[in-house]
Amino acid sequence: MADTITQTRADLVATLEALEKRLLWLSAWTIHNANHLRPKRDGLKVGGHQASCASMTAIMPALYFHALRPQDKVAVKPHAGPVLHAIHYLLGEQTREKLERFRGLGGVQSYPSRTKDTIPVDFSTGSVGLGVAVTAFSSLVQDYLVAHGQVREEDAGRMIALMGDAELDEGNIYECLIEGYKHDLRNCWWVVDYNRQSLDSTTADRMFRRFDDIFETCGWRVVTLKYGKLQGEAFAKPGGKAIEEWIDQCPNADFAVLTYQGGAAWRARLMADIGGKAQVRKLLDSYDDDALAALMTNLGGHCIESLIDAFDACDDDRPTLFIAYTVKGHGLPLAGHKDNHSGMMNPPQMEQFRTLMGVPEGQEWEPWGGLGDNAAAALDAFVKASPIARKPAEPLAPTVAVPVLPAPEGAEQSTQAAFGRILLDIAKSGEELADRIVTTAPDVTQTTNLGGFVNQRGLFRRQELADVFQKAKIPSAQKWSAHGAGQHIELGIAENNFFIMLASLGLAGPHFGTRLLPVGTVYDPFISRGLDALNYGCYQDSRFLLVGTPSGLTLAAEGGAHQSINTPLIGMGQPGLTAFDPAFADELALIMGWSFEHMQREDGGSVYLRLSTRAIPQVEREGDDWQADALKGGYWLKKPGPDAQAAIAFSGVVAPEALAAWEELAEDLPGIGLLNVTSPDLLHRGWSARRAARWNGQKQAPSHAETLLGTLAPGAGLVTVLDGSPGALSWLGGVKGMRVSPLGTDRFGQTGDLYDLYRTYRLDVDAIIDAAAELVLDDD
Ligand SMILES: Cc1ncc(C[n+]2csc(CCOP(=O)(O)OP(=O)(O)O)c2C)c(N)n1
Ligand SMILES: [Mg+2]
Repeated sequence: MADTITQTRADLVATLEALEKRLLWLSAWTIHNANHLRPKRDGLKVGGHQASCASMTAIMPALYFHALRPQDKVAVKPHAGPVLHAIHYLLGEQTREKLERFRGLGGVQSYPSRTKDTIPVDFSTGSVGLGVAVTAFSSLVQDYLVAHGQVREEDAGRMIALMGDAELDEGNIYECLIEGYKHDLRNCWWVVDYNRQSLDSTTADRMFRRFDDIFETCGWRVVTLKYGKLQGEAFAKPGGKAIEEWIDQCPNADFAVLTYQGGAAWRARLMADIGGKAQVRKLLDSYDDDALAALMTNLGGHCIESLIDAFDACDDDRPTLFIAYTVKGHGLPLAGHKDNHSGMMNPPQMEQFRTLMGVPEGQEWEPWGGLGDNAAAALDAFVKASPIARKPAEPLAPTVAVPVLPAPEGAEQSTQAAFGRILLDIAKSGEELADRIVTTAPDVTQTTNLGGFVNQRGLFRRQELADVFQKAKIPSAQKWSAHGAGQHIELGIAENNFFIMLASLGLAGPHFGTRLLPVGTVYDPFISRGLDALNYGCYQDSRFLLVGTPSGLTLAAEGGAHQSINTPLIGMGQPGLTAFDPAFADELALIMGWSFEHMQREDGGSVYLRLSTRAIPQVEREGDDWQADALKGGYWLKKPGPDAQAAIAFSGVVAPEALAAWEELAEDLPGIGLLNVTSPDLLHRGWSARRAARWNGQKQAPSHAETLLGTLAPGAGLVTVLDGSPGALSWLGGVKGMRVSPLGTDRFGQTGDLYDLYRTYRLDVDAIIDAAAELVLDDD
């Protein structure tokens, strides 16, 4: 460890304290530069969080330059991003130019980003709470890989979250705690920057000690770092006990106010409250005002010695919560002020702060500005010899071959059942692909047809768990024994956990150098429950296959609470996710094969399939020429005749209605086309990308949507139809300037049988025919 360079513990503490000062300075200066020095053009606030950084500038060097090992991974509290960049600046892995462009185009991102920042960022953060939970799920992924022989036990790292105390208000933290307990979570540290301030206010005193209870109940060790060493020494002196008791009783808000006011205010208040107690006055008098302020704010989270002692003491794999008491804005004139979250030092304050930090004018960006040559060289050597300086670059995981996936047989099939059969066939295939797929679902494994795969491949559990029902010879279709080689991770019903688990699994390649191909199923409407977590996974370029099923009004009797309406728009709107709404089993097999490849391509991404339980007649194919177009977003199921005046464009499960309407209309509208839009998302992206390319002066081939619709007569009419928001397809009219009659639904569904619902919501054959007639007859 770093101790080889620094001989004694006292030296180590002094070195880390010097680094603490550098990080405090550089993070504040980076934010100051972006807000006060860099020219501004738009009149908008740039922002940054000097106070949120300052409360972590002891925690972070204690972790990064002492406790952290190369195999450990960290999610950094979003608002402490500048401290992380300062650490990598000292390591020589961040440039001054990028720091100068903090929050500017191509500069350091506001919040640590895996994909956009150029320093190593293990987990993106920004949406509070998610960056915390992701560490627990990544630890479970690591356990999965250890059990599958893909990561050696001795290489297992700790997954660490540096978090704000207000993050403890996010419900997803507790959902994660419960899931973690069920899965025997280990190798996970959460370090709370317990500054007792959120964005708006000071946090509730009533929560004091409640967090300990909650975490301990879930199997965590809780280490509280309340007092720094200075305080510990003072408490041991005559009169010290009274001060300790006073701190323990002090409400969070009062503590913050006094911190902001400084030494004289501390003295006045302490004298008023406990000045009469034995020896207290004498003890207080032994400190001048500055020393008293330093003593009162010498909380555990600002005490390097306490921090490294605490980290060193936890050398096992128990999940551990460190509650590190801190002061928001510690060491800055903003300390403790209730409005300090977005508060910033003004230029005169910054000037004073520079002097206080011993940074000479003009050397603000120098990593070791203001230090003597020897001191600078010693710090530089220490930093460069620290274990994280040896952290290897993220590995490039080898690609897993994807064989052609045959379509399941059957004249009538639902896409959901076909999905289950395709996965089952893969499971039985003995291909490498089968070994790399890992499935997961939030308590909907059976009802989303994952059961077959699980029967074949087993549930994953670190500890073997027998299927008690099977042992008792009770007949069941689900034979779910749980063991280390299992490939299905069963989750409780919380969809947030499900999406964060997918995000973690989909990062196995860059995190652990071994690729997993995660497949997660969820009832389509409940995608909304985990939307932020889904977005979070996509934002950090995690790769997974999400299957939303069943979907739409087609779910019929289940009623309006379970019928998804707007998910096609979610699929279109979510960056990093390509959405498909397949109709037939052979389309689905083709798309799944494409998906497993897309999930592995450098410029690829995640995929979302919206499926259904409605069995529909499959179409007879004459050859394979539909396939290439299906993978581009759509193909003509019935090619339009020359100069056709109309076409029906449909997506997914309403194929039978679209086909039947097409047959009837073909008599009156000869040459009418029938377009099967397998992916409104791909068609729209391709179309808008082509327009954007034109503006950039680049010539590009016509988009697929333009090619498809270009075969119709100019001014032809389009009936669009899908079981979901009509807007997912109605835009097709804009491609060639066609009139559109959009069918779909933008109202909540209700119970009913399929035919009643399709009639009521205008998705049936008659509705399609009426819509076409209206287009042809009516010109307005
Ligand atoms: C999901 C989400 N909601 C709201 C915000 C806006 N926000 C940013 S920081 C913050 C409070 C931060 O308080 P804390 O976690 O205690 O951090 P610190 O005090 O260290 O700044 C809020 C509400 C956000 N980033 N993410
Ligand atoms: Mg806070």
